Amino acid sequence: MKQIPAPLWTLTIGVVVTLISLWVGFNHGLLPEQASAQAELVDNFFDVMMVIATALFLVVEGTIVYCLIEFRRRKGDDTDGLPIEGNLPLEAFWTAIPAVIVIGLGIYSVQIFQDMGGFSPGDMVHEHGTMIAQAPDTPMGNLVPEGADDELLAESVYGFGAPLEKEGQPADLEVNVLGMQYAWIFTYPETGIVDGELHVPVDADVKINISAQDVIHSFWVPQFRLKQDAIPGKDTELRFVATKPGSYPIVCAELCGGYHGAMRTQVIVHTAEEFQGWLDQRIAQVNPVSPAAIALNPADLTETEYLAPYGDAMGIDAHLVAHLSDQ
Ligand SMILES: [Cu+2]
Repeated sequence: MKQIPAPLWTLTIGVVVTLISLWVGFNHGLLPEQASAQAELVDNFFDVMMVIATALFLVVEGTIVYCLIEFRRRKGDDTDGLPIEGNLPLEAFWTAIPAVIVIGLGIYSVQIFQDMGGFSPGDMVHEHGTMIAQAPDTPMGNLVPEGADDELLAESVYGFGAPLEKEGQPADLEVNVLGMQYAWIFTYPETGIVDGELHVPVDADVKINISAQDVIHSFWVPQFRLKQDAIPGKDTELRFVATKPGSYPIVCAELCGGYHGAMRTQVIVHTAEEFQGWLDQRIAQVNPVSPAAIALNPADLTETEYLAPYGDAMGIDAHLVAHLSDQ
């Protein structure tokens, strides 16, 4: 081993570690499927971090294992270890490398945040900021710091807005999302439809306005790589394009109380025709016109039959409704 020069070893180990890290970084399979236009951006960033993390892991663990073997105590050797002092160039090196990595990842993450629309939520509430700025004598005006930029005030909505190319344009579909202990309620302002599940068409630019009724919740769709807190008294928004028909879980990602774990529902991504069909069907349900529906007397129904449609609308399982009415 002594015959092979150290730089050659270093080079070989460097190449091997790089190849392994690149392979792990792009083949880790840790993330669920991508179902939104935003997902790819997040995953690319995650992959880069996986490459760096794998390389660091191999170098650090490799050094530890190498030292354990190479510098183990030999039989009969009871002397002290070598008194090794600090090494300034080495310390500068291992400070500089992580600094460069962290700054690089920081810049990259900000770039992705911008590409996903993180800097432009709330571009539809412009009038609000102007109103505050034009009425400095009202009590409300006192709340605004002197010299505050009304553009910035107008855009103080949290969340992810439109991507750069769609900035200022209204979304194809808007849905109001209300988080409450322990359910998500989806309201379609254009049609008045209320549902316990989120239905959206594929490839459409969807904007959801998120609010909370009681405590902080967090709207999370892992397959979309999107998560946004629902904050009482402070509306937030998310704008996304779903790219694959199917249903994906919506999970509350903020511990919000005793039944937080059950605060789940799903987003159903339809094809355009399917979505229109769903809309038509729901609109028909909201405005029942059949004589049978009008003649229906609630007194003739059992409690379960009476509650079932409401349970459906709130995403509550029919068995649960049946069980409740047994009590
Ligand atoms: Cu929760």
